[in-house]
Amino acid sequence: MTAPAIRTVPTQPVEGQKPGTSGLRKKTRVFMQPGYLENFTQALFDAIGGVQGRTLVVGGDGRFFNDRAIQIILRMAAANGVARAIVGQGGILSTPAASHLIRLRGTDGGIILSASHNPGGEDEDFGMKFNGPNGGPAPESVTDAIFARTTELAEYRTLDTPDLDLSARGETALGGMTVEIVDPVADYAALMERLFDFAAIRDLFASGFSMRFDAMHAVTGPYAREILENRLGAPAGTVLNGTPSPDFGGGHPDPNPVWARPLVDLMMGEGAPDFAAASDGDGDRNMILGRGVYVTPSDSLAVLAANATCAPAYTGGLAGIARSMPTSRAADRVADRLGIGMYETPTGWKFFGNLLDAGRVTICGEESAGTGSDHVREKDGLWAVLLWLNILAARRLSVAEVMARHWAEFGRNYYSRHDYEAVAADRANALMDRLRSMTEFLPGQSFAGLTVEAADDFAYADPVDGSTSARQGIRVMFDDGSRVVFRLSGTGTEGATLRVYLERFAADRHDLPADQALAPVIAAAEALALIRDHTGRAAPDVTT
Ligand code: G16
Repeated sequence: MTAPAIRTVPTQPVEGQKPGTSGLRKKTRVFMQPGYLENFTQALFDAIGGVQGRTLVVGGDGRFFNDRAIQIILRMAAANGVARAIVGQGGILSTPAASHLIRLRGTDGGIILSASHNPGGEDEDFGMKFNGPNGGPAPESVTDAIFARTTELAEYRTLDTPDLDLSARGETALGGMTVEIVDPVADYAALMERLFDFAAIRDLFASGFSMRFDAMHAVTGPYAREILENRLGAPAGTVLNGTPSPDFGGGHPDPNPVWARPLVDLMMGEGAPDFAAASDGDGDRNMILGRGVYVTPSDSLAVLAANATCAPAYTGGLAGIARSMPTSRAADRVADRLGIGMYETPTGWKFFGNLLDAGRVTICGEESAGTGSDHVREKDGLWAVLLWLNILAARRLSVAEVMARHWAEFGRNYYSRHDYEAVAADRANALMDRLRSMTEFLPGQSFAGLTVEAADDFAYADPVDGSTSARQGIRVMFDDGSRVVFRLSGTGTEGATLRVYLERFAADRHDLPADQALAPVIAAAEALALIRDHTGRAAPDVTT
């Protein structure tokens, strides 16, 4: 059989292919434009020094266009000399499973197709990102190089071959490249079984402990069924919305109190199960609920860090903890108590990679519903759920009791994030520019009764490689220990999303509704940033 000829296709740079917080995210129709995905893929291959002879993992969250995009990428990978592509069966891999596979198989990295928690469909969102050999999202130096290459690209390489059948496991050839189609769940489930005390969690379920896991019609359905129902013995029906669909059942696969409302209502109502959780489109985010209680992602990070030694993987203790800057400082109190390092990074999981690789931290987390550890280099929704289960199995307390005891020991960092979505970019930029120009004059000034102690535009110097990242969000610290942070999202696909992160520490009095406890900080944020004037909105679109 003769090898298919490599076709070199002339192309022109496409504007706007700059990766954001987590890869390139655009409307699906933008990605579907002829040459759009091809250009970005070729730019990626070129920017990492070519892919001749390399091994790459390829998979995605199954959203609309996932299947076609994978075929395009595989043909281009073969034409560019990739030796082996490891592909999830049906083109499916959750983000943490892809990260694990990259590491497990010692590959040169991987391509993950997902727009995460953003809705899927022809009129919704699509995304693509590159993860390096450590399994983590490419650092800014690499994404900058990819972007630079997109601005000068003149051609891409592909093959003229029919689509591959990705539905059956095994090996097949595409040009000179071997395509290995693997079970997307098996290796990941085996990793989870090594990290956690599955016997203890099985006992917990056997004792009548009840749980619901909402996969939100997204990628974690098959993972959750295998791990929770098959391996841990949770009753059938524990996993809700467990069959992935290309448009996520028409929903918004973002595990937060707004988009996972039915699950929250279930947990706040009569007869709620003991525990509930949800994950997002690509399986890296999580939401944790107990009967009558919603655990904020920031609190979840703190609780997981404080109790990690309940799980076999972490019995030796933690090397350190990292959190993104806007995440509440609840975890800092735990690090302080444990006498371990605490690192504050910009938003974006990629910033944790160096700290994890250098062994400085074991657990990382973000306010945006992400927690993870050094077992992979992505945040990991099911990992967080299993660590919670392991803790509940070891301590035999309810979620509400775990939280109450945690706050009694460490105090409570009340926390909330207000999002103003699809704001006209010039208005959102005007708000940020105004704040930036004000920061140096803020200390000493009072807003709605709170006096500013310090303010800055967060800048980060990576302690491992010395790289720097500036303009990562305006932090305003008040003299009562409260804090507000303003930044623009780097993952939206429409206009700008303004995120306002609100935090207030209470050494005692831990039982207030968060919006009540945060009312003074919310008022100060408005007085300071004139959010209503700039956005034209009377209230945030989403509060988490
Ligand atoms: C991505 C990043 C996270 C980040 C989140 C929100 O998550 O991996 O590190 O916290 O976006 O970012 P932003 O505030 O810029 O929108 P995911 O789950 O969307 O991949």
